Amino acid sequence: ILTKHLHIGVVGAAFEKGQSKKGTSLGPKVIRDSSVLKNLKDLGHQIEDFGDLTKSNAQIDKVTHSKVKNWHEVASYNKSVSDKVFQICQSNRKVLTLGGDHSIGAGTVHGHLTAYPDSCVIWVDAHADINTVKSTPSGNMHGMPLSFVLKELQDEPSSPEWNWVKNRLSAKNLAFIGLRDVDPEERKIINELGICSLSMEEVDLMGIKEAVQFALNMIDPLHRRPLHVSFDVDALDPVEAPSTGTTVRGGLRLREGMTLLETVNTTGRLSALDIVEVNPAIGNSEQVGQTVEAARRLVLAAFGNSRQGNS
Ligand code: Z70
Ligand code: MN
Ligand code: MN
Ligand code: MN
Repeated sequence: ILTKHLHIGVVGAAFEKGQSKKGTSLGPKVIRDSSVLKNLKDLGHQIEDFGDLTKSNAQIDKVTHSKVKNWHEVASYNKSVSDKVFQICQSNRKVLTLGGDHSIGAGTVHGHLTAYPDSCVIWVDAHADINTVKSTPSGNMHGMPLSFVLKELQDEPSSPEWNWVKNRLSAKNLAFIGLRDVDPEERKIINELGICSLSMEEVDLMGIKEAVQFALNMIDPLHRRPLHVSFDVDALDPVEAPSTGTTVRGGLRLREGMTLLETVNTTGRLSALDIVEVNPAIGNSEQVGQTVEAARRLVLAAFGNSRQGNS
């Protein structure tokens, strides 16, 4: 398969306030250190690295917003993520965002959607990350990013911290792949909104390639929309990606993750990719190395690397 030469803008979302474990903000550094950007260049792509987004200068959250943790900081950092992703799209580049915890997915989806209002999202994750302020059991905002950008979940006026969110994703333009740890309230939301959900159960029954094609046909039946894949490495089985905050057994093999992204790459319409929740502070150095190598191979699969070898 001929790899199309792409212009790709890279941004590090070095953020960890969407959950309670230290280390996720080092994700962009360890993924860059894997030489993945050089590998992308060797595939023939032109890479522009915009560096890491600096910490938000929002007020440090001393009081909690209802039961949600780090409300102001997460909202403010996400605005900068959204602005940067939008800016990279405006420069006619694909976007590769290196997280960071998955709370930054609100910003990447919003920024990409602002540039491409008809874009669709495939959320690859063990978790659904769709809890609302009301439903969150933990108060961790990495379990909530989709609730801030989904059109159907904005029944109340948004709080001032999130009022920069102007463009919203329709539930019909979202698909999940890899779910296996979904809260009851999240399942209710997914069912009520009719969101395409291919949990590990469906992946096991259909096979990963058919699952991806099913998702693509659901969210983009005419095969013409820009695609955004937000890939939480905890979608992978813990044997593949042990260095992440919330491992759940029974996940995707790295091979399935690669097939997923190779299948998306084949559409020619992948426009934004997030790789999130790599946490080098979890596990020993071998486990960190394994997780980073998984992340590297996922990125390369998404941007046209062939396991047969590139000519
Ligand atoms: C749970 C919550 C979550 C990642 C855990 C867990 C969410 N649904 N997401 N780990 N990456 O707290 O909302
Ligand atoms: Mn060129
Ligand atoms: Mn996630
Ligand atoms: Mn997850």
